[in-house]
Amino acid sequence: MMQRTAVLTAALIALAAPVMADDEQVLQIKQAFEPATLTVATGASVVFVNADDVNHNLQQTTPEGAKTDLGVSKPGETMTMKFATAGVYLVNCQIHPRMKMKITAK
Ligand SMILES: [Cu+2]
Repeated sequence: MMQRTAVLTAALIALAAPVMADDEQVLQIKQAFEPATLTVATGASVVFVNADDVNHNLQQTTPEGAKTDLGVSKPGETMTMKFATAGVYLVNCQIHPRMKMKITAK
């Protein structure tokens, strides 16, 4: 019983942790990323907001060329992408081939 309480307390503390107020935000709007380029601190997360009335996809290509697909984001949904190491990342939408942007982490 004591153990269970400890686990529950830890979970509540994790939930209460402040949301990073300095997360950058990118809009997916009119089938483009706004802004189209962005510089963030290495390790930062960027919140992508689908402000369009169509579905979008998010794919990240790291400076080393590794690709991660975050799946489909519906209108009004948000997705968070992390930029763990320094360098230039490509972010694109596989539904709309012209939708791409660069994010530099440093
Ligand atoms: Cu798209």
